[in-house]
Amino acid sequence: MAKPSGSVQRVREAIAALGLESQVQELSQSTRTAQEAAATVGCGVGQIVKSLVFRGATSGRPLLALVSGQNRASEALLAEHWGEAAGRADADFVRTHTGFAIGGVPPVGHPEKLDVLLDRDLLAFEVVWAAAGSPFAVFRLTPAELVRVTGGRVVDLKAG
Ligand code: 5CA
Repeated sequence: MAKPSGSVQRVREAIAALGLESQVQELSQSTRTAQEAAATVGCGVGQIVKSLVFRGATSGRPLLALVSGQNRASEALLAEHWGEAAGRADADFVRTHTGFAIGGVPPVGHPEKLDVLLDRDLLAFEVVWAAAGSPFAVFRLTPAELVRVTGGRVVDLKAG
């Protein structure tokens, strides 16, 4: 049987390799933004994991911030926790360092190990939903699983 290819399949494989039980759900409605994903999945917007890529102002290194869909990430807090000022990455930088296009960037399955900071507000939920490689695919996991599989440092990232 031919092996399915594509970015969603790469996320499926990463999920399996990490020992997660989650199944990727491909949907006919958009999950491109946190609001759309929440409406499509039928969960609260806070339960959507935004996978936001930042770039170290000095080093040029990538940083992945996993932020609750209801929060805006504070660049000041990111800098404080990461030890370097960080600005929003452009689309090419995101694709190069995560292997995925904006709108479908998952928290796992990247070609390189990324530094990860994780919004502690995500820990308040029983389950959360993250992008799975496309703007029409998500997977569900517990916040504890998200911490385990990303190695993310749980910190306060919320602006305002
Ligand atoms: N699939 C959804 C829910 S999981 C998703 O991927 N959401 S996200 O928040 O992780 O990714 C979209 C984010 O990418 C938006 O918050 C937006 O701020 C950012 N973004 C959108 N367009 C650009 C762009 N041109 N350059 C940099 N960042 C962008």
